[in-house]
Amino acid sequence: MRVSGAGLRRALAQVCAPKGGWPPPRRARLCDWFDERGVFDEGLLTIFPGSRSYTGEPLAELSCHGNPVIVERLLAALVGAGARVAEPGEFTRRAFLNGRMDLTRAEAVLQAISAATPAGVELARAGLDGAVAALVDTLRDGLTDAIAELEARLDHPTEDLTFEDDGALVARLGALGSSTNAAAATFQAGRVLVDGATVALVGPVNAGKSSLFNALGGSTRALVSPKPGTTRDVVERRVVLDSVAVTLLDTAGERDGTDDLEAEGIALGRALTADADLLLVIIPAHAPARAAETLARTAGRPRLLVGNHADRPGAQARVDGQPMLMTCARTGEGVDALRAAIAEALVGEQPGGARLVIASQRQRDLLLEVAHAVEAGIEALTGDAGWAVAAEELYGALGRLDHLDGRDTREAVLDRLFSRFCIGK
Ligand SMILES: Nc1nc2c(ncn2[C@@H]2O[C@H](COP(=O)(O)OP(=O)(O)OP(=O)(O)O)[C@@H](O)[C@H]2O)c(=O)[nH]1
Ligand SMILES: [Mg+2]
Repeated sequence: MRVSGAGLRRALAQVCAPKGGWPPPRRARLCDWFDERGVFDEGLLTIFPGSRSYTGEPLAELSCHGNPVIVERLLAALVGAGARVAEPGEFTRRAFLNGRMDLTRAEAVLQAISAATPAGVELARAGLDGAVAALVDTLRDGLTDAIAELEARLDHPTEDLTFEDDGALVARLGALGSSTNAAAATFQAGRVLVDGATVALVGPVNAGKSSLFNALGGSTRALVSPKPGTTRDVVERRVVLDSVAVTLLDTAGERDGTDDLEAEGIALGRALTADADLLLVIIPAHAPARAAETLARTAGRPRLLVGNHADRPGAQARVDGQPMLMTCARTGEGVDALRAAIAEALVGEQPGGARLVIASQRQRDLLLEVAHAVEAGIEALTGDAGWAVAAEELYGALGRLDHLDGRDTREAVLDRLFSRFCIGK
């Protein structure tokens, strides 16, 4: 149990009898836990002074035995001694408010708690080590330099300033804008690493969706049969594909003129896969024309074209001129390559080779706003609007960066951010 705040010592004195006196800072000591009915357990107590604690306030960690009856009793004793139960994320919120960490690191704490894959944990670690904070600092430096230059021109308008000066500034701002955009674009992959992704198998009846679903999962989970229209419900399973956590969805095969129940199954499949991060369009390679409707319906969505039944005579490797990933669900051929292709599509190479750091929608939205303001600044410089307008835009970008790492922040933003934490973090 963690207890934090100014009244810590007073509360501890009412629940805790350390054996051999209060422990020195940050050293564990065995204590009796007691309430008004007497001693009920013993465990270790560690006290952290505010200067070196997680929250930046006096903080203690109390361990008791894990029986819920004991845990409840210690909690009740602490509440009786003046403490209250923490809100979700309140420890991290206090750490932020007391200047122990910036907002990007606070968000990394949330990632570290909820990451669904080892890569997600590494991403969170990078955030805790300040990867996002460093990015914000770099962008802030770049913007500040540019603003200083513009201010200098505004202050000394009569001095000779050549076209080259503006050109160099525009080029620098252009680079700044593209690296901001590249960082924002890493969000999709970051989110997948932390939260996991949903991948749905769609396509015409009998294409082998359920067979591939089983092969990707490594065991039989969905019914397979030569009868078209075998799958009706959406079948779901969690798998790890090349260390990416994926929820796989198998769906009813698509065809016209079926009975009501099958049509309902098809509609359900479409509804439940509408938000999937990636679609696997399973195409019978020996009869690719049967996939025409699915191909038209899923155009523009993130998808992989998979040519199954690769073993069948007449199997083709392309559909509508596009190459397919060839598989044979019966022998398992091509399934490993499909696994790798799915992982690559979800978290592969980032635009502009950017290092993957962004894992919150909030960070992404703010970065896009920064990029937008920088572009508006460039437009002002290259158009008629001039230096003052350009400077104004760049100040706007700077303001968004302050929201990003929390130099400037609103209560409502903090409420939303920390409500996603669990209690005790
Ligand atoms: N020869 C061959 N047969 C396959 C292959 N993949 C699946 N099959 C067979 O094709 C038939 C249909 O496979 P399913 O996996 O049930 O196909 P589906 O796409 O799930 O079909 P519906 O659920 O009806 O939409 C079964 O008899 C499978 O054994 C393959 O790559 N090669
Ligand atoms: Mg099926």
